[in-house]
Amino acid sequence: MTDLAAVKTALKTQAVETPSWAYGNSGTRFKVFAQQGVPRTVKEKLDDAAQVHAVTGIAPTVALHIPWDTVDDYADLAEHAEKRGLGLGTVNSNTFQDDAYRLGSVCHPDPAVRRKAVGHLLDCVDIMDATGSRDLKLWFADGTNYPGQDDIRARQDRLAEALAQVYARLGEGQRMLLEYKLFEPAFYTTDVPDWGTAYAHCLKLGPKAQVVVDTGHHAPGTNIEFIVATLLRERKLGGFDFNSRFYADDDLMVGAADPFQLFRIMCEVVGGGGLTSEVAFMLDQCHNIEAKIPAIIRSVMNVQEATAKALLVDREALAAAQTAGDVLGANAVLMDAYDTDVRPLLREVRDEMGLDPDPLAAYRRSGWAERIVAERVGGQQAGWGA
Ligand code: PSV
Ligand code: MN
Repeated sequence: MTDLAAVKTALKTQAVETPSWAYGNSGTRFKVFAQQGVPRTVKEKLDDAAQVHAVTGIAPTVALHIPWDTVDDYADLAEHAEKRGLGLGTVNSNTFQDDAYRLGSVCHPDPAVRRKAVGHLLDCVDIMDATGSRDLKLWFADGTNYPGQDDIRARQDRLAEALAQVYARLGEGQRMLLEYKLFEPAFYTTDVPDWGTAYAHCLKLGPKAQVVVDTGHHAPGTNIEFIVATLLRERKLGGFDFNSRFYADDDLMVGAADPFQLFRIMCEVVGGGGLTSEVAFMLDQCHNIEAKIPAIIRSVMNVQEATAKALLVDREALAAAQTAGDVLGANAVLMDAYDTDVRPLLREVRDEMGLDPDPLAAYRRSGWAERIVAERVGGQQAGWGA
């Protein structure tokens, strides 16, 4: 039997971090479609994020991306966020949009380029000090396109050296989250292609180094929940970049492509004791053709629904069936939870939180969408690289 009161408490305290870049324009390498009312400044991105938190109640922080969200005064930015009931979250580094990084950043063969990249990562920690952010998220576009282009092992040595420098700079309570990605933009080797490589580096670095799982960064068919279970077991799961994919790193709304996979992932999170603030639940998405704010609200709700279903798994019945070797029985326990319509439960939870039971309807009614289209005219819209 599941304890419904405990399920509700867990759902009310859940936190999903939204990414600043999801509020700006994005696209593919073919076209970036501009949308009306898109933020022109970091503060306007926060204003939009506040709408998501206002209607969902569980999106209290926003991830920043440096230099896209560089400002002169981070204390002022933090204050702007705070006034809207938000906090500034994970700082994402960017060592992939400078001409110097053509052959990589921290793994580049030229020590001067490596120094430049490490300098940027250290600057990101300075920003964390100013914003009060706990986590630095590191994703490296480093890799090679052709066999023989560079020495695979030497690149790992350079990576380890750079990571150690950044690790040494982390303050009390700060962490670095190392993100892996199978391929792209490098097509032959990627320097952090998988969780094993990320884990090996994090293990050597120490407890402040944790692995982040971006759900779009695996080969098709990869059993992501197994990775989650393993990392949790090793106490090395620092967080998630949630999104969904059909083909590559599609960055579509989490739970849109495969809600069952998201449920399986959340089952491992719940079962492994990972539904705590030690694991950062972040979105990493781009809304190229759909309206951005409603898409982010929908994404937060998708994570919430998967979490609710995972919390509803009758763990005692599951363990009993597993111990008895009852294959179909164990599977049925899991499927019962997955097949539960949790929408009424979530409406109740929102009602108890003083929220509208229907976040998307509440957003539509707020008039925010019309307001930003009317008010945000002129200036340069935020987007990739801005
Ligand atoms: C890389 O594909 C990634 O997933 C990293 O998390 C980046 O920080 C993010 O996308 C935005 O480019
Ligand atoms: Mn990511």
